[in-house]
Amino acid sequence: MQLAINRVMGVLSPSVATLIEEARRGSIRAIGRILTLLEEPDQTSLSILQHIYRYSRGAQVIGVTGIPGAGKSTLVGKIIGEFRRRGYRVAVVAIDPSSPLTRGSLMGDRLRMQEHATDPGVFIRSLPTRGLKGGLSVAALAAIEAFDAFGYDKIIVETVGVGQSEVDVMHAAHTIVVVTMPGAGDDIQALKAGVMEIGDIYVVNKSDKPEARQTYEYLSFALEKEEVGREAPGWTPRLLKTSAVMGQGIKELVDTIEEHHRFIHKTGLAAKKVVERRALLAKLIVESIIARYVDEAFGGLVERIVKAIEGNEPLPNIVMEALREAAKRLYEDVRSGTDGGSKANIPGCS
Ligand SMILES: Nc1nc2c(ncn2[C@@H]2O[C@H](COP(=O)(O)OP(=O)(O)O)[C@@H](O)[C@H]2O)c(=O)[nH]1
Ligand SMILES: [Mg+2]
Repeated sequence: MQLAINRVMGVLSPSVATLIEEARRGSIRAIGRILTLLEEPDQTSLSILQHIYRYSRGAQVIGVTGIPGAGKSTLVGKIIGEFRRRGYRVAVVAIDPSSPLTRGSLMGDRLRMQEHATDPGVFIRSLPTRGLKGGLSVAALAAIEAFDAFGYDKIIVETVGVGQSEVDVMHAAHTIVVVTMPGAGDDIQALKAGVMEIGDIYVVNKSDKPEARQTYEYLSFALEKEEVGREAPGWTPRLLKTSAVMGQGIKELVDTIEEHHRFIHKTGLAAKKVVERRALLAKLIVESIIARYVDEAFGGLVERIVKAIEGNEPLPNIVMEALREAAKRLYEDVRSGTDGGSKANIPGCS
């Protein structure tokens, strides 16, 4: 399954090098092509990442998370508008459940941000939560690297905040905005267990509704008691009210996002986060490659495993056999990759 790659990592094929140059000059088509190439770890995607890391301009990555229906996409649309007025180039990574049932929401998100679709300073990328060969978090984190390298100043990641991949993606964000809405009392309880402790900024959206006041007070109390909010010396999590549909509170929200940006730069957290997210991407790429070996090992052992189960063989034996098979394939590829003279292999890449 392996593919030879020049040992000098980062050597790009001429066509990919051209694509990167075009992307750096702002070609939307080229950026789109690169994002697709980055979705699955292989020699091409690794050489692209290796090459574009140097162009990073320290874009602020803003995670926007919260329960479905809170108004995240609508709010993101408004945040884009405000960022554009302030002269920033903006990219969005929208992560959406992609089961056939919720397909519509992906379209819906595009729709809610549609007014920016023709703006060359805005790039919106929707990623499905399922079906990406290299995994969702790899695609999302690689997209963040690409947008950072290609001159976007603000990179907004919208997720519904459930699932391990989404947690991984949120770890890559400099600034996390947790969006909630009035009447979400039970949801807030549920949220507490998860996203409520990760926010730098909390937003009660739909504040055009009268019930918003109660939600605001509840959250204000929870923040004061430090039941919610991300700990960072020097930053107290903020609470804001918005109405995305009415366009209210947007300026204040963007001011606060900017204030957090200044804070993380002053404290060195911004640069630290870039290192963290690249370390996380490296780990996720390794996991994704190892998973392919596990798949292959099981593929090769299907009959044998079925027989073993039918014959009531102990599960630990079966697991050990599959593990040995996967490890053997992996070890052979890694060894030939490191001993292969001028050619090296990235195991699992085909
Ligand atoms: N009343 C009111 N409705 C809103 C507001 N923001 C969003 N909505 C509506 O809430 C629904 C869900 O919005 P959406 O942005 O898709 O939420 P998401 O699932 O969190 O991305 C849509 O029907 C929006 O029009 C708001 O500020 N006030
Ligand atoms: Mg949405």
